[in-house]
Amino acid sequence: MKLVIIANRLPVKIEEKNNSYSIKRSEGGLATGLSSLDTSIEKFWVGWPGIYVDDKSLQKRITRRLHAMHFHPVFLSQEQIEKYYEGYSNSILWPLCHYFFSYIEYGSCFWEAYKEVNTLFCEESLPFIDENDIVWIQDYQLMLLPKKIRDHKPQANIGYFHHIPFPSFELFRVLPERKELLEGLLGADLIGLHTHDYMRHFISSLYRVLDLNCDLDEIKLQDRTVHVDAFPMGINYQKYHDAALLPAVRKESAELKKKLGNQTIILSVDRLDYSKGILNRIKGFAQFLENHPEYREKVSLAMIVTPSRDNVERYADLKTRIDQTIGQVNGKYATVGWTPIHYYYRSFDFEGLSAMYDVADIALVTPLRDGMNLVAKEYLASKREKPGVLILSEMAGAAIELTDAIIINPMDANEIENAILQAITMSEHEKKERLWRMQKTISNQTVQKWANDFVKELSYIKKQNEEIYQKIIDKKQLAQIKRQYDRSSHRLLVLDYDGTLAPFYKKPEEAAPSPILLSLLEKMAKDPANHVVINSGRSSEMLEKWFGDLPIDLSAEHSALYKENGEWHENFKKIEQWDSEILDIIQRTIEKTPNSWLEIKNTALVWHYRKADTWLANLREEQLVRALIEPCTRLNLQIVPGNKILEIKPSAFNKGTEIKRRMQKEKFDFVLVIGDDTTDEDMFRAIPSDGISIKVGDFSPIAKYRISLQSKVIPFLTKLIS
Ligand code: GDG
Repeated sequence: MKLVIIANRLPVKIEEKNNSYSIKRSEGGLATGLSSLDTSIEKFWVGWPGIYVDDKSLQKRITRRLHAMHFHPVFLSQEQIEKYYEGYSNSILWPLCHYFFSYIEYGSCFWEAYKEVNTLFCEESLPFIDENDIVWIQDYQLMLLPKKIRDHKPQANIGYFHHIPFPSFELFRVLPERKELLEGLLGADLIGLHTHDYMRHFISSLYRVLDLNCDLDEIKLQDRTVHVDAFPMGINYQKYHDAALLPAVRKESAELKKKLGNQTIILSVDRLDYSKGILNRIKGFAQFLENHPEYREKVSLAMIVTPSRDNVERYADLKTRIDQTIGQVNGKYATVGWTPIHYYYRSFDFEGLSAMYDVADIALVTPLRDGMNLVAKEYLASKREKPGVLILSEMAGAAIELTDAIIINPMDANEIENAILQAITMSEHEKKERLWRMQKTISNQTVQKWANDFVKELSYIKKQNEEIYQKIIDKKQLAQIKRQYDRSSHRLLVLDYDGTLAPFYKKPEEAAPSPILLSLLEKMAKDPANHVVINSGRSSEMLEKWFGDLPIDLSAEHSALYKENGEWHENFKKIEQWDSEILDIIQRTIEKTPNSWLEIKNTALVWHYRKADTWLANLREEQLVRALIEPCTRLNLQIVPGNKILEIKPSAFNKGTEIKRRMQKEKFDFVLVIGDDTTDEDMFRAIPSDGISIKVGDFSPIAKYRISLQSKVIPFLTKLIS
């Protein structure tokens, strides 16, 4: 088994010099996390190598060298880089997920390029994915990839991690491609996000866009279960904690201290990005200098801004504005021996960055939105004897864990000003206490743990899904069931109707049986060895209307009534008068839930909500159940949730009652029941241990077998009786 990581970028740095290429590993957080996984797991990466290579023979040479490192490059054309990466990924998905809705720029063919590159990643990855491998896809550039891989490898074990925020549905809905993106993600078995807030937003988009229900953290698809969970990413704690002990870092930090003298140093480190709140930070700092002149010449802000995405216009504009604003602040407050803002628009090496973390008294992290923000954690981890104070935006995912930071809203310059003052004047004791508590948290929730937790969860889901797959009737199992069928001479065949023999429709009366189904039932019934029963929650009138002419038996309203040898009988008397309190409660629910309605059957009340808004209906269902518990318990009635319905019926009978009655009367040598709903589980329980129970749709621990889709039921029965 190996772990195949598919990310937009490979963890390498390739540089060209006189037509020869140097390849170096670049150890980002992700690579570190993965390297700490069980060493017996072989790792293989697929990703863009980060440079444009035109020449095919050169591509081959680079590929060979990368394969030796267990990396496979996906080469992109200039146009793909422009439209997929800078275009759809960074000019649409990035601003949208960071709530910069007005920054979205739709370019021609961005979406086409995004789809094309996701397909390319799929084609390039497939040859490296073996049956038992774990596939872990990273981030928003590859949201369509899980489904693409699933389409080719239905049994694959696929995870996806979203490194940036997942926005609220109200924002996500503006994307014309929202449906395809969500369907793409649902190809995964496990979808990970940094925080439970993003998880909540993601789940609500599934409800609203795809009309899918999430059962706690599970989404039951027709043929699979997808899990969603929060995995807050951490850092390589020990690496940052020990950095200050490295001779190179000690040297640099000593030099820095000498240059900066006795000043209080506030540090910020980010990629150039509008989501990082760089301008808000400068504004807050400038306001601090304005309102606290006593700290001028005593406090400086050191800003490291790493160049990023400079081909995207928005980023080039931001750079200009940052340059100008820093110029204004320095112009206004600088003195001969003091510069308020030290601005470094370049990337530092690890030692240089660590030295900065070491000398900084305060870290000022002010993103307007940030999936997690690792800089905040790295700064805290780097601190040893001399404590540091973290000022952290509440909009960063990290704020959920780092509650001992001074938490600010970056939109409010007053809060930044006050936080700086609070940090400068904080007692050493308090600084140490806060730092110690946060170090405890981040030294536990490391990137190693993050990667381990994710892969462990994915492997666990694989086992669970395998169990689910094992129950699916394949050719071998069909042949086995058929052998039993052919050998028997007195058979009971009990079939549920809605969701089993017919698909669901918005209006229940539209679900009339198809001619193919009617002819199949007729064929089944023609065999004198067969007793065919349709066992449904529907009313006897409806069943009679649809199947009255066929030589089969019927069971209506969950066994309350049954038709045998052409005659209807009652297992349970019709309820003439329903309790008025119950009717009132349901009526109030209907008034507050547009497109829901009440069906009154002989022995049951059914609240239907298939046409109602899913989120609202779920809320109302919960409220309805709560309100009904007391009167239903008093009247010995059962509340049974079904597929987009809630049924209230006497608890004296269920769908298993009719099966038990028949089996007491006659001895059968072959019993088969098929159903899709939770109410059908009573049928599965009622049959003998050598009987055959088949669950349609999602997994049931009680049924022996499973047919994943309703559309496969008629073909199955046809083969069985052929
Ligand atoms: C995305 C999400 C999420 C920066 N400048 C230098 C340098 N860096 C390193 C930092 C840190 C990393 O880059 C930045 O990570 P962040 O988490 O702060 O932000 P993004 O790059 O936007 O990352 C983010 C992350 O994915 C992980 O899921 O936390 O929310 O946006 O490690 O140290 N490193 C060096 N020199 C620099 O000049 N050596």
